[in-house]
Amino acid sequence: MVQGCENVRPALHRAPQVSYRWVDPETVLQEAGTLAVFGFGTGAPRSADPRWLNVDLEDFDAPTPLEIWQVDGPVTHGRVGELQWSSGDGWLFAAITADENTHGGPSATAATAYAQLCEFVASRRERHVLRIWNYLADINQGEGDVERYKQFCEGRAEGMGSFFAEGFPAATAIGHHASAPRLQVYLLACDEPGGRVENPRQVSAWRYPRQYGRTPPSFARAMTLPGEDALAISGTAAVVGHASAHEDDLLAQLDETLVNLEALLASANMPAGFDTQSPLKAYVRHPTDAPVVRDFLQRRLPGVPVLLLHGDICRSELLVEIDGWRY
Ligand code: 3EB
Repeated sequence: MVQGCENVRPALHRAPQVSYRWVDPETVLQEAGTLAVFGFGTGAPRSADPRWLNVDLEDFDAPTPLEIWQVDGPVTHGRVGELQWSSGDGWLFAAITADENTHGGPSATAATAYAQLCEFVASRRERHVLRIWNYLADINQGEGDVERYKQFCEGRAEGMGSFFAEGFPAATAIGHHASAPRLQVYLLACDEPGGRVENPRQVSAWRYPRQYGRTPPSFARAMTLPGEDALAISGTAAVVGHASAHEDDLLAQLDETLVNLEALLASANMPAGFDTQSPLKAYVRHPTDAPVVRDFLQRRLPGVPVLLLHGDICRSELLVEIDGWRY
């Protein structure tokens, strides 16, 4: 018998540990292995550390925790122009916060943000981008092909150029309500490639038909991390085939979203279900829906850490979207 390849394969980096914790930023930033720390909303603390990011989304629950990414071993960090980054144990965090007032609209701003991020990642050993988050203002403003989300998709594709010719990373794109029209893009990359995962219940986003815009969205539904010890799950909503399901029905959209999340786990050959180790985020369009979403998730995903954030989903008929991690 030939031995399994597992026995000769070099050890791959352990997945970054993602957690929500009620701590102060300077304490976590001093801990060994802290790759990135996120604060949410206007009430969040500030820090000048390049590993710190203030996300322009408000948490519905108080007090708001920090999101913390930790890796094994020492972390280095820096800034290049508008870009902030950190790296350690083969992992790379990079982020750009770009003001549309200086870059000119959602398309131009996305193009420059993605061009800068891709140029930076291309210069690094950690050049395999596994996961990207995008937060932009007024995502559903404008009609048809000029809706701001669709303009963002065009600029994103332009800025990426051929960087993701082998396939797109997993992603989230959500609308924020901050006063400044800033685009925030941040990513996790690795020096080893991940495994792209699609959802058999959904048309792949890059194959969406023309009715959803001139440039289809550039993302994979999920990404298995190189060590196959975690799944990074893209923003997941009540989309079946390419169509939005259950317009104006929050509970039906939540049910459908959970079916899609389970389909992704099955597609990635992972056991069903989420647990206390698998932090999720739920983006909720209408603040009045937040208690319903909270109750639903406590009932259906008991013990799972969920950050409940005020965010607009990129199709105006969608009321809720969930992303996160499955370890
Ligand atoms: C969807 O399924 C919902 O443009 O990066 C989800 C995840 C969605 C990522 C993106 C959009 C994006 O089409 C929208």
